[in-house]
Amino acid sequence: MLLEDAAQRRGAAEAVRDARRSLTYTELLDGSRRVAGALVERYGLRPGDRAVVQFPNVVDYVEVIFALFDAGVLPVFALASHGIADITDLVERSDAAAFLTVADDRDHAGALAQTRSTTSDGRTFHCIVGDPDAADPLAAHRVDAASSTGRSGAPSDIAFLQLSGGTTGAPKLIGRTHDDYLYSVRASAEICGLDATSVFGVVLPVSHNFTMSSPGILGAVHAGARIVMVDATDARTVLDAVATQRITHLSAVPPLVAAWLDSPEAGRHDVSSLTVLGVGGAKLARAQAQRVPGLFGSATLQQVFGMAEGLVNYTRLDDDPETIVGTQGRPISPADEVRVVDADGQPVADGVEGALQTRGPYTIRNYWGGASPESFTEDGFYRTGDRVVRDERGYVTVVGRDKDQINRAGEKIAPAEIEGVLVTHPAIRDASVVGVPDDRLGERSVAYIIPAAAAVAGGDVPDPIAVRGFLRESGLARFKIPDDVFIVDDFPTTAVGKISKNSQRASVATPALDDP
Ligand code: J2J
Repeated sequence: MLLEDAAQRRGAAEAVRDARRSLTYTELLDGSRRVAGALVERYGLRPGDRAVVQFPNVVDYVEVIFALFDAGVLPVFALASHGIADITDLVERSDAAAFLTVADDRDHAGALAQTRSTTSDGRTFHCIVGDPDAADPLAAHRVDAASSTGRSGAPSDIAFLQLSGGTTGAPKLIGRTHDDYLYSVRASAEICGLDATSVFGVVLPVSHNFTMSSPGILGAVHAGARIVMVDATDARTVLDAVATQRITHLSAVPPLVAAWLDSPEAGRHDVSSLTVLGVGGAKLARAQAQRVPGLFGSATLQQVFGMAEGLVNYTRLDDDPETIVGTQGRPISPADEVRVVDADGQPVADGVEGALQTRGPYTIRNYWGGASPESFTEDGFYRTGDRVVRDERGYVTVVGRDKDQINRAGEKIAPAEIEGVLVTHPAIRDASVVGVPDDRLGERSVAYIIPAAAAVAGGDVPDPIAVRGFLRESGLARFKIPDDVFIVDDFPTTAVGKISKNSQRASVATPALDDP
C-alpha cells in the first residue's frame, strides 16, 4: 500500500504539514490507522461503504483519506467550497454511511444530522467532525491501537468516488479503482520529477482530482516527498510559503497564476526552490504561459490537461519552450488512446480540430451506478466534451468545449444544475445559465431569468440581488452562484426552438437588457 511503503522507506521524514502541525510518515501511518480503527469499531463502517469527506487544506484530510482506504471505505470527494445542498445531494446519491469534516461556522454536519439519520439499509448515518482548534483535531475519533484494520480493498476494487465536472445537473460520480489510479499517480510522479527530496505545495482544493493525483498528494506520498498545505491562494501567502518551506512543486489553475503574475508581491520572495509549476484545470493563455519564467525564475512550466474521468496529459519537463507554452501536453501512457473526431464521429487528420474521445488504462468506461451511458461511445471511449487539435507527435492543444459546462477558474459548473434550482423559485418562470469569457476567471457565469407572469402582474419580480441571495440560501457552493443576473422577457431561440445559449453569451458583451 502506498502509505505503508512510504512509511517503511521514509518513516522519520516529514510527510505533511499545515500552519498548525506536521506529521512524519510514521505518524501519518499510525494516525490514519487509529482513525481507521474507530471507523470500523466505533462507527460500524464496512468495506465498500461510502463516506463523503469535506476538508480545507489541512493535515487531517490526509489522515482521514488514508484511514478510509485502510478500512476499505470509499471517500466521496466533496470540495471545501460545497454548500449544504451539494453535500446533501452527494450523501444521498452515494448513499453514504458517514460524513467526515472539521467543524466550521457553516456547520454542514449539524444540518445533515437533521435530515439524515440512516443509510438506505437502515444503519446509522454518522457525522464525524474534527475539532480544528485542538492540537489533534481527530483525537475524539481514534482507537489506541495503530494496527491496520486489514480491510483495504483489492487492487481492482473501486477506491473512491470523484466528482465529474458535470454537464447535466449535479456532478456525476466517478469510481476509480486502486490499480488504475495508482498507475496514473506513479507515472505522474515520474513525469513531474517528484522524488524524496521534493516539497509539494497544495494551494488548490485538497480533494480535487488534480490535487490528488497529477502528481498531487498521492504522487508526493508515492515519492516519499514532503507535502505543505497552503490555506490561502493570494500571492503573498503562496510566494511566502514557497520561500519559507522551500517548495519545489506547485500546482495551480490559470487564474491563480495570472493573479500572482500581476501582484506587487511578485519578485519580493525567494522562490528559487521551485522547480516545477504545474498549471491546468482550464486553458492557460499563451501570453500568461510566457510570463511564468518572469515570476518563477528557473522553474519549468508544466501544462496539465486532465479530467477526473481519467486521461491526463502533461508537457514534459524537457520539452522545447514552444511546446510548453503552446500545447497542453501529451498523455501519460503510450496505451492512452486519443481519438479526435468530426461531427459524424469520424477521425480527423492531425492538425485538424475535433472532439476528443479517449480510452485507456486508467480512464473509466462508465460512471458509478451506470449514469450517463451517452458519455461513452459503443467501443468504450469517453466523450470528453473537449475540442482539441492534435499534432503529429501526439501533443494536444485545447481549443474549446462541446459540452454545456462553465469552467470558472478551473471549478466546473453545470448550468443545468443552477437552472434547476432557479426554477424552484415561485417568481421565476425559466432560467438559462451561460459562461462568458472573463479576463480574471477565464469564464464567469451569467444567469438569464424570465419572471413568472404572476410575479410580473403582482409587481414582485425578484431583482438580481434577490436571485443570488436565493441561490446562496439554497445551499449551493459559492462558486456556483452566477456572477451576473439579468432579468429578461424572453430567451433567444435557435431555428429548432432551443434556447440559443450562443446568443445569450454574445449579448452579454453588449447588454441591451435590464442590466442590474
Ligand atoms: C484546458 N482545459 C482543461 C487544460 C482541464 C489534472 C488537471 C486538471 C484536472 C481537471 C484533473 C485543462 N486546458 N490544461 O482532473 O487530474 C478542462 C477540460 C476537461 C475538464 C476536466 C487533473 N485541464 N481542463 O480539471 O474533472 O474541459 O479535472 O475535460 O475538474 O477540465 O475537469 P476536472
